[in-house]
Amino acid sequence: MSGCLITVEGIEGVGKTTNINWICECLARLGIPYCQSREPGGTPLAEEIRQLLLTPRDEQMSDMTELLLVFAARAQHLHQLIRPALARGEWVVCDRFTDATFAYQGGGRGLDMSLIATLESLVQQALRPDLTLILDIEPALGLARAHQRGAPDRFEQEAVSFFSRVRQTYLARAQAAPERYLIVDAGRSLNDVQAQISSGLEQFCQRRAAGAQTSEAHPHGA
Ligand code: Z5A
Repeated sequence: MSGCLITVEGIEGVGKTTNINWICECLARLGIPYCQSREPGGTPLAEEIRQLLLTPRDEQMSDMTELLLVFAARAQHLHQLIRPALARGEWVVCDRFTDATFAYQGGGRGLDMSLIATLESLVQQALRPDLTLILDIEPALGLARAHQRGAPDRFEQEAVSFFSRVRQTYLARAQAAPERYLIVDAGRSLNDVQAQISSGLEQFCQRRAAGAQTSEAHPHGA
């Protein structure tokens, strides 16, 4: 089967890293070739841009600078890692992607969603994730988990109301295109969260297998 892009989203401390590691272990057990990456970042240059974005500084970064840096990192990530991996038939499991831009820069910062959509088309052309898992949690609980990890980065210093807007934007996007999204209740125990993800991934694999069979039976879409 061809490669596919799976993205995992949510507010801080929701458990993305924990669950992405686990998803990758599942793919390895199934013998599916995959690579694991993250945004902003994923290549040496894009990781440098990540540092610019996350490091707290005296000079205030403008919202537009932040938006353009996010897309600059993404352009490099797509060029260097994502597109080549998909072309090799690998699954790319990515910690955040453009839904985060709509949620943080659009919902959180209040930038124009149509401007973000324009940049999305410019940088990605037609490429969109095949499946997006949204790990959903009450902001206060996510932030409490995140703050156990030490000094907050530039985003983690935002108020709870910022993360409430981010969360609402994620949920609204999922509601608008339910076929691409899986909402996972991440406030539950890790076992429960992983059971929800596992069943969602199983359904996704079944849909892909059925789609592949249909295109074999009707190669010209007849
Ligand atoms: N950003 C943006 O603004 N625009 C964009 O387009 C993109 C990104 C792509 C970096 O993201 C920042 O970039 C991000 C938005 C912005 N804001 N911040 N900060 P990041 O994904 O690298 O940073 P993060 O959100 O803080 O992710 P993280 O550090 O990797 O956290 P996490 O992956 O969500 O959580 P975790 O490390 O897996 O878990 C946190 C703790 O909770 C840990 O101790 C776990 O053991 C524990 N945990 C996990 N699951 C559970 C359950 N179910 N129960 C109890 N405890 C749990």
